[in-house]
Amino acid sequence: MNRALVEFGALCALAVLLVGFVAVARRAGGPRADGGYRQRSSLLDPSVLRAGVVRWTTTTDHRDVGLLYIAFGTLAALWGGVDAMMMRTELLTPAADVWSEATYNALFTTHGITMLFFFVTPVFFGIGNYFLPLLIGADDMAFPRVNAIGFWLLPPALLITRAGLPSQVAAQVLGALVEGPLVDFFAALEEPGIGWTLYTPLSTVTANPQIDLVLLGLHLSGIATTVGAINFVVTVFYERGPDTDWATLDIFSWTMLTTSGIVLFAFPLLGSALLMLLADRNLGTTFFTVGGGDPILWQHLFWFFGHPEVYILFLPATGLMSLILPKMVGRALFGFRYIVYSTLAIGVLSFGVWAHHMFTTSMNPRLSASFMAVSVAIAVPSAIKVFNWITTIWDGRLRMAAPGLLCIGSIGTFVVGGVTGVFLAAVPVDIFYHGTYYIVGHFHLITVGIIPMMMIAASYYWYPLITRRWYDRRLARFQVGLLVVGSVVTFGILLALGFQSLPRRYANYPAAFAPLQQVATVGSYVIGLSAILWLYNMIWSYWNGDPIDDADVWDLKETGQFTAEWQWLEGRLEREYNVTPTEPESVRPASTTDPERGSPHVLADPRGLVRSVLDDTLYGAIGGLLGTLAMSGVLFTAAFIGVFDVAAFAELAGLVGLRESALAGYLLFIVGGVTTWAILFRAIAEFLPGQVLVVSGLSYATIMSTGFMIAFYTGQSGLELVGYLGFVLVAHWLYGLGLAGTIRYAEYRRTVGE
Ligand code: HEM
Ligand SMILES: [Cu+2]
Repeated sequence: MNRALVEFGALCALAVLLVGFVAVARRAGGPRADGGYRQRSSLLDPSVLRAGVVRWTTTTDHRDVGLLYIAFGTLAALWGGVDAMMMRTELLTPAADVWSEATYNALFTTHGITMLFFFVTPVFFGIGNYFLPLLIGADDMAFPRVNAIGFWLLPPALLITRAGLPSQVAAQVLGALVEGPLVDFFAALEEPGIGWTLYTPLSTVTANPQIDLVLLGLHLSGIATTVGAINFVVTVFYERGPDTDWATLDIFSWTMLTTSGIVLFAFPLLGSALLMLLADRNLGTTFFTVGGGDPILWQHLFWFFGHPEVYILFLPATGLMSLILPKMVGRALFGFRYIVYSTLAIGVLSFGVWAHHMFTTSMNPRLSASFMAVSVAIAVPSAIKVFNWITTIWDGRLRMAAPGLLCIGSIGTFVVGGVTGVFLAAVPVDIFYHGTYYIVGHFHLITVGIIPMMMIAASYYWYPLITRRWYDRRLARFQVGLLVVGSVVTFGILLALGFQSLPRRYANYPAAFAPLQQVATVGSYVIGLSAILWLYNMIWSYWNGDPIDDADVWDLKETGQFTAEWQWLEGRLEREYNVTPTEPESVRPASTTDPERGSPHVLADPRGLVRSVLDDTLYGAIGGLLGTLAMSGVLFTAAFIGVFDVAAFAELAGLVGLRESALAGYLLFIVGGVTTWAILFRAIAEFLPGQVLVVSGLSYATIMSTGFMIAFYTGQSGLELVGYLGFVLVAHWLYGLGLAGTIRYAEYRRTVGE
């Protein structure tokens, strides 16, 4: 099929859909049946149109610029998303018969570039622009005009980078009518198929002039990003309000600051490397050529930028998580300081691991060993974040609202994405999985599992602040469900394909992989559908959502978390709309050191400690027994349908020196489930503030399940492997439920008896 026309058509369809949403939403938000009447000037009225255009192209207000960034990033995401869907469509069949191989190569190139450079960074800069000044009590960004320039460099950068598509469409449309140099001119620019990493020598020897435009476009986007980053750094340093100092700076601003710091060191490097490549292509220099220069030099330069870039994308998402999650569970962020330290540590370490992308370039083994060590080390600060998030959820009352569900979903996907990354840091594992779908599964669990999920969580969380209306909450929960399920299915399957060593970046593949590939494609369509539903919700609710009648839409006052941006909204509602601020009826502290409500005092009360440990042991053991039995049911079902091999129990028994029999192994497994895990869980729960909750049981069991998956793996592959992983997870959830539920019930019986 003709790629350019199909993609152009898809984009047009999206545009029509968008305009349709707006038209329907505006109409529905018009005169109401209750007799109220609202007059609305037509959008097409020239004076309205002119005023709108002037306002949005000349604004320097940080909130407007923020919205521009977000709108731009969303459009870029849709464009890159169309690439992704087309790529997945091509993979429905083993042969490259939907699109040609060259088209497939072009698709993964433009998809990667668009998502990384034009979707994630702009959207985070948009959220930063809108909220960072509100959070730190600044009037605006430090340099409002530079801020606007930083944004306005992006649209031309995107258009230059992706000029291949419009020029192909132009060539084909013109070519149908006339012939001549103009048609040839447009036809010469084609979307290049060199990957987002632009590896030399392919990128030096390919003649396509669009590659030069890509290099220039990326250079321009780098300038835009750097300009934006300078603004964030200066704003945080010099524009903080009187009540904000380094100790009270909120977590999101910390991550934006660190991200901007990384940008300042990483992007100039990318810029230089791009210019060197451009010079090699056009001016006869030989930096990266095989004779004279060194193609591998490109990889060093590129990844010295590229790995920090990964964290540029990821840190703001963690900032949003650390900001939103506490509000959704009604507890202060656990270990705030350590989250800040871990953010800073990541900022520094991220520059020291680039060569883990190059383990297969036959570098000196001593060198790869040291890069392996640092790469494993950088997992520590990320893990600290995850533990702090889980601890924050621990005693919380999780709100089943869309942002809360997204937080839980993205911690789950991020854990899988992160753990698979730690394995990759090990040289032998990387050599095996490098260039397979394992890589694609791993990084999408992060790029999709936490980045867009937290962006969407933020869009829901702050929707009332931006629009003074509620989004449609039922639709939002449905959309979140689709997104989480779609991501787990799609990228979980890519991991499974990688386990079977299917190489990535091929348009063709052996027919045996077709079923898995097809399920992954369906999963990606589910993600696409959820994106459209999100867009619909945002647009529809802007005109039709329930108006808010109070700034405390999330009941944050109740737990002492009514932060600066909401206070700003409250002031604004009061000043402009005469909305009187409300007080909550009862207040529960967001965190506490009160021993009645918090952790027991270990040294002050040793007898209490001993008693509680004995109780813990007892309850832990009872809960563990029940949990393990529940788990066994699922495991035996799995064994029965053939995705789990009971022989794994025998191996386990052999491992600890027992007779290699499945029964001995199973008994060992029960003993472990009753003692080690259950008591450990109970003990940890005791020292964390609060009570054992079902949520904590579930998250604890989810983390444990990774160990189980590895220990009991017996070489399954294909659908069997997917089944195995699924059953292990479900079995652990049952274990966690059984554990937490039993402990809670036992405690309840005791207190009733007393
Ligand atoms: C709708 C969700 C998405 C789907 C279905 C999807 C699918 C894919 C597929 C099939 C590939 C090609 C794998 C290969 O090399 O064979 C790919 C590559 C890639 N994707 Fe995505 N993707 C999605 C979202 C994202 C997002 C949100 C980002 C970035 C934040 C992203 C960044 C990348 C990058 C950097 C590559 C590597 C391109 C390369 O191979 O060089 N993707 N994606
Ligand atoms: Cu890396």
